[in-house]
Amino acid sequence: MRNKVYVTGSRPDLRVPFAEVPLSDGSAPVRLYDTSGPATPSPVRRAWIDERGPGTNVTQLHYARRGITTPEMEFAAIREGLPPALVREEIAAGRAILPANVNHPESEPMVIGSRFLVKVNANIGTSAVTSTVDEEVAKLTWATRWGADTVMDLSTGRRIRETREAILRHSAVPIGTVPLYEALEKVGGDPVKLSWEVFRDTVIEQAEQGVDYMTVHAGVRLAHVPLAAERITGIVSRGGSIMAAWCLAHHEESFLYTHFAELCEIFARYDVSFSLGDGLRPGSVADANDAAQFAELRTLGELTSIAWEHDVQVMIEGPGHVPMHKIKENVDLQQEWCHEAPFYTLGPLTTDIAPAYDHITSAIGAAMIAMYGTAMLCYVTPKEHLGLPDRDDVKAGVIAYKIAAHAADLAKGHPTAREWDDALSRARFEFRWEDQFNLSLDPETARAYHDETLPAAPAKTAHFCSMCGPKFCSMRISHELKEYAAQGMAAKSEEFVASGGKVYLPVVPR
Ligand code: IRN
Ligand code: FE2
Repeated sequence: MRNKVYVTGSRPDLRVPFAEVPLSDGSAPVRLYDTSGPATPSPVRRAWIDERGPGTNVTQLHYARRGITTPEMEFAAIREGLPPALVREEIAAGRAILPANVNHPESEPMVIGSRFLVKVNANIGTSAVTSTVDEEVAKLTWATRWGADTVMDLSTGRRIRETREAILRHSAVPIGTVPLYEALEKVGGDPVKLSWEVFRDTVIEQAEQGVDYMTVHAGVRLAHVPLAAERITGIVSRGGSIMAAWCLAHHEESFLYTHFAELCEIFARYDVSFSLGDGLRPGSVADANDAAQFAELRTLGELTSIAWEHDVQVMIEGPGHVPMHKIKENVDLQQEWCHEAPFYTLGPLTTDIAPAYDHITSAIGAAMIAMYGTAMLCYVTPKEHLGLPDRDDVKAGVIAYKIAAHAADLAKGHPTAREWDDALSRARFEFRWEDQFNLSLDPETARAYHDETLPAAPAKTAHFCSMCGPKFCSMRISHELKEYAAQGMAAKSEEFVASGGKVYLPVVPR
C-alpha cells in the first residue's frame, strides 16, 4: 500500500507529491520520490509561467543566472530533499537542467544533474508497423508508475503529431522527442531531401505543443562520417545515420551544425532543453571509445558553449555499448570537454552477447556510469535490438534502470538515498513481510513470489520464508544472537551448551 501525499512549499500552489509507505511497527512512514503524476494531469505550472510573462528568453537557465529561484526550482528541490539554492546554482553553472517547456504546464518539475538523484528516461512511441495512440498513452502511465522520470516519444510513421499531443497532455513528467524523425516523415523518408527549413518548422511545431527536451544530432559533422567506416557496427543511431546520409549526399556540413545558433534562439523562447545527440555512439563493444565517438563528443562540447551563450539548457547524450573497463573514460572526457553539462547515457551495454537480456547487460553499465557521474540513464528494454517494447518490456526496463540509478545514488551518497534501503532492511530483519512488500520497488512481484510458496495469511507474520524454511533461517538465528547479547553471553552460552550446542533449531512437530 502506498499513499499519495503532498508537501507544500513556499506558496499554496506549490504542492510536491510523494508516495508514502506506512509501516506496521509504528515508526514514521517512508516517503518516496513519486513520478506517477495525478490521475488526471492538470496545468500545475500555469500560474508560475503566467506570472513571469512572455519574453524571448524564458529558460530556467536564464532565471537561474539572474539569481531567481523559480517555483519550478523549489519544487524540484523539495522532491530531492535539497536546498532550492543548490538547484538554482547547479542550473546556473550548467551542471544541471530543469526541462520545462512553457507549453507543458502539466509537468511536475524535476532536475537532472550529477548532484541530484540519478534519473531514468523511458522511450516509448509508435512505429510504422505497430501500436496505437492509446497504447502509447498507456505506456506513458505505466512507465511513470514504475518510476520513469522522463519519457521520450520516439514515434515514427503516421499520426506522430497526434500521438505526441496525447502523450503531452497526459504527462506529469518532462517529454523528450527527436524532431528529426518527424522531419524525415515530412520529406517522405528520404534523408537527402531534408533541409534546415523542414527541420526548423518541425522543431517550432513540437515546441508549440510543449516538448520539454529534444535530441539534436548536431555533432555528426561531415568530417566525422568517414571515421565510422571501419567499425564493426558502423553508425547505429537512427538520427546519426540520417544526418550522415545527408552530409554525404550533399557533401556539405550538417545543417544542424551550421544553423545551431538559430536553433538556440527557438529553444530559448519556449525553454526547450537540448539533449545533444550521440549520432556516432558505438553500437558494439569493439567500437567503444573510438575516434568517431570522441570526435563527436568534442563537437558537443563546442555546441554546449554556444547554447549557454543563449541561456539554453543542455545535456549531452552518451553511449551505447561500452565494456566495463572503458566506461569511466567516457564520463571523464564528457565532463572535461562538455564543461560539466549533465551526461545522459543509453546504458551502456557492457557486452553484446545477450539479445533478449539487454536490460541487464546495460543496467550493469548504467549503474557504473551513473556512479561516475552520469545524471540520467536512458533505459534499455529486453526487446532492444529485437522489436518494439510492449508493456511488460517497459516495466522490466524501468525497474532494471531504477535499480541501477538507486545503486548509484547510494554509492554517491545522495543524502536521502539510504533511508529507503534501511527501512526495507529493518522490515526484512523483523519479518514485517507486508512492510517489506510495500517498500519494494516492485511490491506486486515481491508479494507474488513470496505467496507462491507460502500463500497462507499466517506466513505474513512467520519468522521465515520458503527459501530456507524455519530451521535454516539466518535472520531467526541472528535474533537469538541478539538476545544472547542482551541477556549476558555467559549465561546464554551455558544454556546453549547444556541444550546440546546445536546452531539450528529442532523442528517442532505440529
Ligand atoms: C540517450 C543517450 N544516447 C542516446 N539516447 C537516446 O536514444 C535518445 O535520448 C533518444 O531517446 C534515442 C535517440 O536514438 P538515435 O536517433 O540516436 O538512434
Ligand atoms: Fe545497440
